[in-house]
Amino acid sequence: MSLVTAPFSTPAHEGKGPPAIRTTCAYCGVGCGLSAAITGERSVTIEGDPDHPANRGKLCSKGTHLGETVGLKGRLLHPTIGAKSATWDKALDLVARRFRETIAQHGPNSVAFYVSGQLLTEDYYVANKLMKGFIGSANIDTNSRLCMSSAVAGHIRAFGEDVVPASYADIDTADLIVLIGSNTAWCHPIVYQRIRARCEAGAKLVVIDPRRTETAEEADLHLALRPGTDVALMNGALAWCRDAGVFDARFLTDHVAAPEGFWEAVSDGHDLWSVARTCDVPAADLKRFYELFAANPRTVTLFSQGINQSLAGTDQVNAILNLHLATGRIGKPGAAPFSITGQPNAMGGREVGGLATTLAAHMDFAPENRMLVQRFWSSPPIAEKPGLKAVDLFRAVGEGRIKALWIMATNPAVSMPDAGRVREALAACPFVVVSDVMADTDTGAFAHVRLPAAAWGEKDGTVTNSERMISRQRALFPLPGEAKPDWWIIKEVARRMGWKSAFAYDRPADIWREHVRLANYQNNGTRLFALPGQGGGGNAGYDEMAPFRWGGTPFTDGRFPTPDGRARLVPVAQKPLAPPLTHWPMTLNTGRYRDHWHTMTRTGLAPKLARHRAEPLVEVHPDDAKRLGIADGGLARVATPQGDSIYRVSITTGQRPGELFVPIHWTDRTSSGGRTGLLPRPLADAISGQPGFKATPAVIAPIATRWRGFALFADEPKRSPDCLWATRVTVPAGSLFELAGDGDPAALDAILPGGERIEAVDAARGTRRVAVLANGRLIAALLLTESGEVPGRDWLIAQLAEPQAAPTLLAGRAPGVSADRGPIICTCFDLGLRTILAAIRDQHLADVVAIGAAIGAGTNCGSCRPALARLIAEETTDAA
Ligand SMILES: Nc1nc2c(c(=O)[nH]1)N[C@H]1C(S)=C(S)[C@@H](COP(=O)(O)OP(=O)(O)OC[C@H]3O[C@@H](n4cnc5c(=O)[nH]c(N)nc54)[C@H](O)[C@@H]3O)O[C@H]1N2
Ligand SMILES: Nc1nc2c(c(=O)[nH]1)N[C@H]1C(S)=C(S)[C@@H](COP(=O)(O)OP(=O)(O)OC[C@H]3O[C@@H](n4cnc5c(=O)[nH]c(N)nc54)[C@H](O)[C@@H]3O)O[C@H]1N2
Ligand code: SF4
Ligand SMILES: [Mo]
Repeated sequence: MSLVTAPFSTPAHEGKGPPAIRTTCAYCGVGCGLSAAITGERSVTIEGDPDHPANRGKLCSKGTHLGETVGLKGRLLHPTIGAKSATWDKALDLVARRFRETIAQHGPNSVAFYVSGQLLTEDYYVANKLMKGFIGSANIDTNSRLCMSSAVAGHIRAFGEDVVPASYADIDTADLIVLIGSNTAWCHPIVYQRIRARCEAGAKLVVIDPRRTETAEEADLHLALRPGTDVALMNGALAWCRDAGVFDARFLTDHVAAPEGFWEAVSDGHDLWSVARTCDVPAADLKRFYELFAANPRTVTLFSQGINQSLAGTDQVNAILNLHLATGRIGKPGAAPFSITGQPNAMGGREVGGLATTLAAHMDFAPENRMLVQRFWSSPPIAEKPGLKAVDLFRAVGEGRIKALWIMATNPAVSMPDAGRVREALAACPFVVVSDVMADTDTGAFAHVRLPAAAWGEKDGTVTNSERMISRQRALFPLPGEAKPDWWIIKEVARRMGWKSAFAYDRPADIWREHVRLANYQNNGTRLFALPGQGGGGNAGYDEMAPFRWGGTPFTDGRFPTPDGRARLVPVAQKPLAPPLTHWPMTLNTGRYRDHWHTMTRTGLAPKLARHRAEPLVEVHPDDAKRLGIADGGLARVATPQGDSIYRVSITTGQRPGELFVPIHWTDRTSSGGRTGLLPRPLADAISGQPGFKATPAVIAPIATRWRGFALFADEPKRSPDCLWATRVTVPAGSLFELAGDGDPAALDAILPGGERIEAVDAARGTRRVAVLANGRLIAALLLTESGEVPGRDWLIAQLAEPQAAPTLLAGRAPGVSADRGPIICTCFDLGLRTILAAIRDQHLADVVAIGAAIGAGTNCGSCRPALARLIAEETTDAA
């Protein structure tokens, strides 16, 4: 069926037509409020909710185009057992029976759940209660282990509880904003816009990231440090502040405990020159950062994966927290360390205790907590100790220690480190259940039972954003096919396992009220996570719940949830830098693109989002490229001891020499080579268990191919292209494959559908163009060349959408490459790089505002503004 898409630029829709529904964005931890107006059976227009405090009406490119992802294309709509559809009864009975039998035979620790920060709090609560309370094992871990477990561990070490002591409003009053290990402009765009607004009012922005990201481009200062040297950098700042006398002595005496020897260790070897050498940054830049830090009491330090996803992640977090504690920059407006979360409900998962290392409601496994929770749940003896963390959990699956595994709302065959090994483990596991919204995922391919989950827009519940704000997600559409919300699926299995009354939920509101009661249960203030006054008003109260932040402004009174009420300074030392390995001399960094989300199961449905980056690139510094004979636009193989993948090369000075960057988004479904998950090591931070995704020893080499080109399809191709390199994205009215290979290109004809064929061959250049028509309409095209140019993709993509295309153009003189707009920079106005550059040149546009006035770019969601600023800067330099 075709995807029903919604127009994105409707006028303010509320008050006109059907009533709009307030809900929360499906994607990132910023947690933007949306107003959704249903316009058809499966179509909706989306606008920012002007009343939601997290975004005040703004949305980024992903949120803006959510309407393009609500069609049913590719959805899993029926339970399956093996390859066959099954009834819910059969599927649920089987899952319950296999888990029961496995537990009876091998004990509770022989089963596991692997869940996700993309579950709603209510789903998460039920999954956690079933595993820890009733099955009696803590083998429930989550993809949040890969995402922010280092922040959790760091908070607990410093504060005694996993509390994020910050809010977005702190940004509005900060004088210095430090972004460390965060590509905020791409990954938390609405927070980034808030940061920009504050900078326009005079605040300074420092970005600490080995890459010159779009975030770094706009900063007052960018420290392109050597990867993994953040502890040295932060300890250096601590030493600097101590010498400069900017410590808050009063705060330190009254509210902070420092272990013996802490200060001596800070003084040792943290002079400017030593740190500059370790971090490989100019000492003058480092000094500027330290001076800025010392001079601005109102500092907010935001951090994410460049800090968390490291073998020293927890220490890196504590290095940041130490600095804020020592300078008293916590619990005050505009002064806070701020762990920004990735997934829409990473925080909600922490609140219910969805990590294997926490129990429930911010409690650990201390005997008194276990008794409390067991009493509250009226459960059999609950889990006695923490369960397996994600990397260990999949290792246990591989070693046969976990014999039944249920995966919900995550795609570990792609997103786990050493994903090749994870695939082997899944293939060997006796019983794998996968709950997902999509039929065809890399992980789903290993499932014995697949359960169709309700998607965003169909389910009801709550999520918690980075700043502890709880908001409702609300259903917009009826459940399609036989899809069911995750909470329902889990409680049905629990009931079939024999725990009927403990899982007698009829609606998410029932679960929410229980969650609220547990948060408040015998909580005399020792746990900051509490939800006083919540859960009232019956089901209507739940339906109408307005966004609210729990915990108010923590630590304003200088009291911390530790036994003595003081925060802890944690001694952390920079790990010695390992010399490059002989066979793996490069350092591989991995991360995100602006308009794709993780394994692309949803953003992959939105054509507008596909063209900002239409294929996975490996970013390489020019010196390395030259040394290794790697050409811009060519292909290169990146290998690590774990595996290898192929990428299109992008040569950029934004990359440090010796380092590579690749995106995480492509899968087996969307590529034949660009699967990044195969590459990272299955090693994790010893304290948090978070994998070190950002620095893997690697090697890169160019790949010679005989031909390259692309293919377009209106419908699914009969089979996937069988060639060295193929990557895929969705485009309006079809899909686009980028292709390259060294075999006989004629073999690719097999992927084309039947129909009338028009073919053009230019033997001199080794160029072949094949168009397939049905009733005069272009339904597929293949364009390959050995030495010539391929015509512009945009032009061809447009032909697919045209009912009466003139495909004979294909046989004749196809428009040249110049007709292509290049990668799409502004998704809202569909403007490509070349179009924007031309406008800048021809109309002498001098700033982002002028571009907006001339061609509209950047005036809707604003996600492309950093890119526009860079284009102007580049043009100005070129012209000069
Ligand atoms: N567009 C988009 N947005 C997203 C997501 C998405 O898939 N797409 N996913 C969401 C999720 S779940 C998450 S967790 C967040 C992640 O958001 P971010 O953490 O901002 O994203 P990443 O690209 O993973 O990595 C951030 C940066 O860390 C840098 N880095 C690498 N090594 C080091 C180091 O040693 N030190 C320092 N200081 N920096 C380093 C990288 O170069 C990279 O630019 O994004 C969320 N938002
Ligand atoms: N190399 C490398 N690897 C990484 C990272 C990195 O930076 N580098 N980052 C890590 C991080 S921070 C994260 S968060 C992970 C993300 O990795 P994943 O969690 O594996 O990525 P997603 O594609 O978001 O997977 C979500 C799955 O849940 C499905 N889904 C969506 N909504 C629902 C729902 O409501 N119910 C159910 N049952 N299913 C649903 C989607 O279709 C999809 O298949 O990747 C991690 N892996
Ligand atoms: S910043 Fe973008 S992706 Fe994140 S919640 Fe807001 S609209 Fe959604
Ligand atoms: Mo994440």
